Amino acid sequence: MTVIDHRHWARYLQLAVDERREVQGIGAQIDGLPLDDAYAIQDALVAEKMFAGDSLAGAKLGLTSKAKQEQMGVDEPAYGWVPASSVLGAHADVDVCELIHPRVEPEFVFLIGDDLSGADCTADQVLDATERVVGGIEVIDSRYEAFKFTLPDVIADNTSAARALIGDQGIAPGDADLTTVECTFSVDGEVKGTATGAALLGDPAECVAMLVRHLARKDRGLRAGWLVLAGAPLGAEPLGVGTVATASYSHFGDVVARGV
Ligand code: 0L1
Ligand code: MG
Repeated sequence: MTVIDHRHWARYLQLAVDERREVQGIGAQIDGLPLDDAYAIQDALVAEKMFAGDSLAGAKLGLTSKAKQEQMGVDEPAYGWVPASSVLGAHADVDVCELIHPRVEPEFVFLIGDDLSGADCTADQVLDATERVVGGIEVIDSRYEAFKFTLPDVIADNTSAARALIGDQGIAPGDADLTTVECTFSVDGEVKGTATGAALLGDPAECVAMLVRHLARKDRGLRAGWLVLAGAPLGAEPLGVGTVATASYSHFGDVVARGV
């Protein structure tokens, strides 16, 4: 049995971030990279960032909508982490020169008010522990060549996380049925799509519950004060210099990312 050196592959990915260059998928170099090893590489990658002085702002899910799964050719969700250094405001300039080949996508974002953990976590428990739900835009930047990867690859790469713009309006969880909250995503004034929260595997709160159940496998949980990106209801769009991407939410206001 091959022993996979998780720290080696974490450094491989962090170097790609630091040098702003694409690298070959790990799955192309290790046949059948197991999901547990992919998450162990992700842990080592996030530990590198924390060792370099970053901290955790929260966690994220990726690939929680059919739109995203079809766009990337992957058929299950993935879980990752949001470094504090990656968090931006609701209207933010994104320096694309710091990134490799960035894309933007709208996000439903949960602001967690109480610690939350448990292998049987439910959507209702997520709503009880949530202070507010706001809109967001995630900037994703796969470190892999041509933004192509397998599920283990993208997990190892901390689910392509790069930057996260977090809305400043939003609602308390009981104020609306999140499955009906609508998002329209436009790039340079052209509407790219409209979807509701139901696009996130039927219910954004259930997505967060899935994340909590996943974390429980390693005796982890969400902490009060963290944010959670529940996923993108629509596909991602390229972000270049001068691109203006706007996510307009029926209940959360607007979030705007401008590539500079
Ligand atoms: O947040 C996401 O949905 C990204 C997950 C990874 C897939 C991608 O890079 O599009
Ligand atoms: Mg995302």
